[in-house]
Amino acid sequence: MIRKLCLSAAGLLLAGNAFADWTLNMPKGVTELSVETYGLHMMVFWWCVAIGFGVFGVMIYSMFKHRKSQGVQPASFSHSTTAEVVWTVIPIIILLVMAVPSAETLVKIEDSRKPDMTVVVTGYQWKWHYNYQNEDVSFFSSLARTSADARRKQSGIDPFSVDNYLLEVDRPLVVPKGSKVRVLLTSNDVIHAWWVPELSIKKDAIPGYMNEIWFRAEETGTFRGQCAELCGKDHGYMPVVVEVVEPEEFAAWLAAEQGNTAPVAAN
Ligand SMILES: [Cu+2]
Repeated sequence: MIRKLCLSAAGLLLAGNAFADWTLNMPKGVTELSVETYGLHMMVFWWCVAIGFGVFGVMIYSMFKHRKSQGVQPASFSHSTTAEVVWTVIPIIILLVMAVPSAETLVKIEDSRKPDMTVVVTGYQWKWHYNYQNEDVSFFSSLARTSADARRKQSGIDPFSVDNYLLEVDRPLVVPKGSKVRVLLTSNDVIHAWWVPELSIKKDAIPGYMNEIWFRAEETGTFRGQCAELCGKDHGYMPVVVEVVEPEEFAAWLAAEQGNTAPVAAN
């Protein structure tokens, strides 16, 4: 029996290597708020671990120490005021310890004042539209051709051979590093949700409403997410890609985009 257990444990460990890329936890992200959110999440996690150990520890100890074979007699009292006070006060203290830093972060998340730039993001079935406010730049961002082809039934394309399968778009949202980007979220048809885990953003895009969020990426890079609201049959095919670039690079990109749209406007 023990040999069998050891063998299966070894098997699991070996299989674990195949999932080296696998992470169960949320990402730490690249914004101040995503790091704070990650910290809160870990704090609550460790509180849960401590509470779990505490409660199960007392239960297991009591069951073992006061077992029948030791000749222990059941207690005859019906309730204990002391115990009731203790198990009311301790959870209240734990909740307060968690609530104070959470409230601080929530206040920061809601504070979208004085942004450096604003992008209006509109959800469509099944793509995103980005409009750089006051910059005369706007475009749709759809699932990349490579993923769109591979996802079709009997396409004959192995999805594993496609880079960032279902997480790539034809035109990502480009933003500069270090700028406070305000995102105004709405939708043209049904409820979508704009979700980029590493920017710590997940908010519904609702028709007729304007939701507001913001982020300030501290690192350059490509950050991926997806629509997180079941929005129709192609819900799984509307990824979000945000490219964070150096401010100079962004200025050049913006100028090029404005140049692109100028001839169209002239017509
Ligand atoms: Cu959607």
